[in-house]
Amino acid sequence: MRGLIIRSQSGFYTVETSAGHLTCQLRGRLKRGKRLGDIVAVGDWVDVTLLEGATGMIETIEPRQHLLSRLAPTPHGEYHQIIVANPDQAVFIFACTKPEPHPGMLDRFLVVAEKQGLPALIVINKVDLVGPSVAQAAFDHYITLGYPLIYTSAHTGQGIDELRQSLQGKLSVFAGPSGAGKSSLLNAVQPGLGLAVRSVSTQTQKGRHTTVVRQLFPLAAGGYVVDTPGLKALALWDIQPEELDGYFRELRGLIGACQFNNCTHTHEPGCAVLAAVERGEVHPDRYSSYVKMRTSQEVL
Ligand SMILES: Nc1nc2c(ncn2[C@@H]2O[C@H](COP(=O)(O)OP(=O)(O)OP(=O)(O)O)[C@@H](O)[C@H]2O)c(=O)[nH]1
Ligand SMILES: [Mg+2]
Ligand SMILES: [Zn+2]
Repeated sequence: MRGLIIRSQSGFYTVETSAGHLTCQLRGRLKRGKRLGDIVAVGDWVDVTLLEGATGMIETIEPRQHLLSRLAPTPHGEYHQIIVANPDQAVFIFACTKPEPHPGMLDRFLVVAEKQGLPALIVINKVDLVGPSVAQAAFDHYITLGYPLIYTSAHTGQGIDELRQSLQGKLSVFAGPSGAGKSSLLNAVQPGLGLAVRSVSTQTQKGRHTTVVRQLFPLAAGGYVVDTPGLKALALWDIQPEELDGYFRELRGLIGACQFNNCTHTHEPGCAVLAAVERGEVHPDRYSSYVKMRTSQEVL
């Protein structure tokens, strides 16, 4: 029987199937070999054998389309932790103000999404506090880069229908700074959802490495939301400095024209990126994010 893992806790998985929710464990042979990371995660499609009393055994794991993962430090070395398998999109939520937006953080999130091949949706919340023109002046350039962007207010309801539509039928990973309005937006999309998501993320932060609970929250209109306090900690762990320029959409097409093929785009003569910055074709905030990420490997 085919099913979707919607919850994982300490080696027990809740699998959603046509026969209802089954509590499953992994067949022993799937666990053989040296374990350097998670074998399955929420978002994985699996084949299960039905056992007694709404339980089952996971027999096979289907190949993944996408993967959101991180390297978690443990006393035994680094552990490859899967945050969610097969996410359809990452939703990055920032406020226009309260807290003051940090464009560098959004750019880091976008780099992670580009690296993992994950479509990103940008949500700019609390538009009611600053008005549309201030919000647009700060964020419209992301639309120019091709990122879908929704201006919202959980208080006035602006953009909520559009957000709900964008989530429909997809597995969305939510991330953004504390206080940006993530829970409020989820509650506006679907009453009660924000609260549900929050209670688990609190548990996750407290939980020890082996007792982390992860859960997909079903949307009434179809699809799931997963909250990930861990996305902040994704940092840039598997990104080499030389590949960073490839994850900035507006730089990607320029780098072939640089004079040196190992150009860092920070000071070199004949640099096509620096020339484009000078012509005003690259947004100064985006370029400064690039330089910060390139010259320091500081964690988010
Ligand atoms: N004016 C205004 N306030 C908002 C809006 N959305 C949320 N808030 C307020 O901002 C504060 C934080 O909102 P939350 O939804 O708890 O933020 P969060 O992102 O879930 O924060 P964490 O759970 O800490 O990550 C609350 O006081 C909300 O009432 C909005 O669109 N406009
Ligand atoms: Mg919250
Ligand atoms: Zn260059």
